Amino acid sequence: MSGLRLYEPNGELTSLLGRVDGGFGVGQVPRDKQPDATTTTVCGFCSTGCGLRIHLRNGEAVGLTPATEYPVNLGMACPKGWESLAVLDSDGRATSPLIKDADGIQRPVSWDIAMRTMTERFRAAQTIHGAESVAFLSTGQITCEDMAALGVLAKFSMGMVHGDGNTRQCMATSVAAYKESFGFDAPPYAYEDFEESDLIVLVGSNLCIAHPILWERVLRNRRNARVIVIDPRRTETAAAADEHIALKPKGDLALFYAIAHELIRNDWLDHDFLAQHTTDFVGFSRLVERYAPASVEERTGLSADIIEGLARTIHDAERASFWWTMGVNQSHEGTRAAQAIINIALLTGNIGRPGTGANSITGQCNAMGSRLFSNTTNLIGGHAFDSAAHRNKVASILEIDEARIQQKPGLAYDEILNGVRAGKIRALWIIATNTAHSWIGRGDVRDVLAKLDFLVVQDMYRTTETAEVADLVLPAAGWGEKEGTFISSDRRITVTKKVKRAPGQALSDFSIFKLAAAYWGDGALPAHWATPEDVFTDLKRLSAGQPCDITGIEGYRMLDERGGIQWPYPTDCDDEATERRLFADGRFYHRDGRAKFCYEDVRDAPDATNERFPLVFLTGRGSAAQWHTLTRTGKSAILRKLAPREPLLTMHPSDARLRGLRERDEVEIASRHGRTRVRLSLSASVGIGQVFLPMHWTQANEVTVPVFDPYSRQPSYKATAVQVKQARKARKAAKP
Ligand SMILES: Nc1nc2c(c(=O)[nH]1)N[C@H]1C(S)=C(S)[C@@H](COP(=O)(O)OP(=O)(O)OC[C@H]3O[C@@H](n4cnc5c(=O)[nH]c(N)nc54)[C@H](O)[C@@H]3O)O[C@H]1N2
Ligand SMILES: Nc1nc2c(c(=O)[nH]1)N[C@H]1C(S)=C(S)[C@@H](COP(=O)(O)OP(=O)(O)OC[C@H]3O[C@@H](n4cnc5c(=O)[nH]c(N)nc54)[C@H](O)[C@@H]3O)O[C@H]1N2
Ligand code: SF4
Ligand SMILES: [Mo]
Repeated sequence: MSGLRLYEPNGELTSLLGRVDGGFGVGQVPRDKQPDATTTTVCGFCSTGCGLRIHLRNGEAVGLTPATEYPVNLGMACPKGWESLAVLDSDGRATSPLIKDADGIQRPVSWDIAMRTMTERFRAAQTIHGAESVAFLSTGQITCEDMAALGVLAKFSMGMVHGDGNTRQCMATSVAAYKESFGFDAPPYAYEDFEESDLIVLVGSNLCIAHPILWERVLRNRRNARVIVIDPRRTETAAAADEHIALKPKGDLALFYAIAHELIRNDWLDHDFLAQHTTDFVGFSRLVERYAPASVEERTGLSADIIEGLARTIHDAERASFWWTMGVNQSHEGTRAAQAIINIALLTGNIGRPGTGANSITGQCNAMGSRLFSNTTNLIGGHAFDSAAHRNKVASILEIDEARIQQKPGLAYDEILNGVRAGKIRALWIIATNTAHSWIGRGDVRDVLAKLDFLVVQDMYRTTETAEVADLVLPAAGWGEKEGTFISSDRRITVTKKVKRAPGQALSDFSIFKLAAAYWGDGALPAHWATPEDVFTDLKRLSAGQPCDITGIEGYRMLDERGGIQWPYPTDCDDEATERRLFADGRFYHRDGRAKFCYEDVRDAPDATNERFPLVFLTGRGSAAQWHTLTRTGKSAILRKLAPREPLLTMHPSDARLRGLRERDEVEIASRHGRTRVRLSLSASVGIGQVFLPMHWTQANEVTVPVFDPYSRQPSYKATAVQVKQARKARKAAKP
């Protein structure tokens, strides 16, 4: 490590904290424990991006409250936000690098040994098996600067060809859909649109649980909006809505085509908008001729009356907004389903005006950052690997040799795992994602990871399912222990700050990448990237001339003072509104400035139900207090109290009766891929023929069957054919 100066040695808090305002007294807290200052930051769980005020004593966080002035959350936060600091001081944190010894036990080592080992093992794999034999899997939960450092280091210096992230599990479908429809991956909305709509249609989105503060924005609607939820389950959100459309799982594409059919048949169209701002309306209308409402009753489980009613409601609304999340994206035909929603907005001219839009809500705090800056599916900055002009631009800004930039994107997540399976990928670096829990069909994934010659896991905790099987664990600082930017769902770039010291020898991801670069060799990262803000300066330059141009943002201070700034914000931007939407001028990002109708016939879901597997197994978020694989939220006593203590499979009472099952029975769920055991909870919130298990528990992906959307390669986590039976009691041990 000699000669290398890490930007953020563990003992120091960052300069950003210099910008603090006065502290305030807290009633019961003794004077010597009271905060003496506060600073602002942004939540590190979901993509809503709530502003938080961090209360400091001697420069270190002692508590937090939601920021009242922040344009996103207006003083509110959900339980996860409130408990953000609590999950940092907890058991299971990785506090030093760990290397698995010959006996398979992970033992602490120095950073020097960890980095030497990683470098040697990656180099060895590449020497024997070629550059492609080392790959990485990253995340939407580290900062843009972290992602850029990893993407540049791994792909342009270490020679890795393949790298992907957990945003593949989450947002890949929206990316593919927007790119093809709009010409760029561009969610068009501002959160204000929730308040400005007459009609809010939520498709496959459980907003009350997954984005609670956005639901609060819905409640602030000024126009007495009608809220319609399209979800097979009667979710918390569906129950709170004006209307719940209990669609059959994966019926979305057929439903939206039938709605389009009705809109066209009745001539409920915005002809001016269609003529001036879209292409291929004719082709689309020809396709949807085949989707009369009566013809899709079987596929959607909805009567023609209901579908016709939906079309009329959309037509009657002056401002209709359509919002979708994982119920749409995680599907064998997710891209086309998302585009079918976009097409409805185009047909009716519901885009670019307040309260409208075809709006994909993001998941993780920085999923949007990974879409732009991770250098995985796109060349860094929303560029194209196969464009010589783009490669040239990136190379000159990063001051690297253009020949180091590959000419096509690497493999997707599932293809990387297949590469491991086939023995082509021998070493894998996993950063801030818990593959062994969250990947579809996880039983299989553990076998796949076991095939690797060398697995590196870089995580806050050493106890995740993935870290526990790693050959090398790199201890990372988490949210609140490092600084950088996130991009939230509404394209808002925000600053997150270091307000606590990371435990033990844990380092910020940025410092780990810098360290890895130093061990790899000279120039492995641009020399001028000393701090995250240096990286941000280059991200700005990379964005120049792109739809996501942010060259007008001066730096972190400006972002902090403004409460985040949405892209685009070019140098000459004169619009200082705190909430801005895209496409007000009807100009999209295709060369001809038009949005494109994209469509394709409906396909049957590959993992269909039959007599042996008669139930559709749905998965998703279980409560507002649980985050994904529970590595973080599981550490808070308060959050644990707010959620079920064990996995519960929800089943309709009549399906239970049919099987002689009762509440709390232990049941076995079996699919074509795997089987698992959980307890049963009976509720009519799921439809007959469907069951639901939250994804927070490892059991969910024991059963899911690997099925993917062909365009986005996003897994279809929400439609697995299963059977559920009473679990056979474990045989009692024979008496001696
Ligand atoms: N509390 C909490 N909040 C979170 C997260 C978390 O783990 N916990 N994770 C964050 C992340 S990364 C994401 S991506 C978002 C996800 O946010 P959401 O997508 O809202 O959450 P899910 O529960 O995965 O899925 C939403 C709904 O899709 C429905 N669904 C299933 N199949 C279909 C279908 O075929 N059609 C339709 N229309 N609906 C269907 C499910 O019943 C479910 O209610 O949440 C974010 N927010
Ligand atoms: N069955 C089913 N499976 C699903 C889904 C579903 O709906 N159903 N949803 C999918 C979706 S949308 C998503 S987004 C994925 C999420 O799946 P994962 O990404 O696997 O879930 P997390 O628990 O968020 O894992 C993040 C990991 O990063 C670590 N971490 C957090 N912050 C940092 C940091 O700053 N640095 C480092 N180095 N580590 C950090 C955490 O401790 C944790 O281990 O799950 C997918 N899987
Ligand atoms: S809604 Fe999302 S961003 Fe806001 S406090 Fe909750 S987890 Fe954090
Ligand atoms: Mo996600």
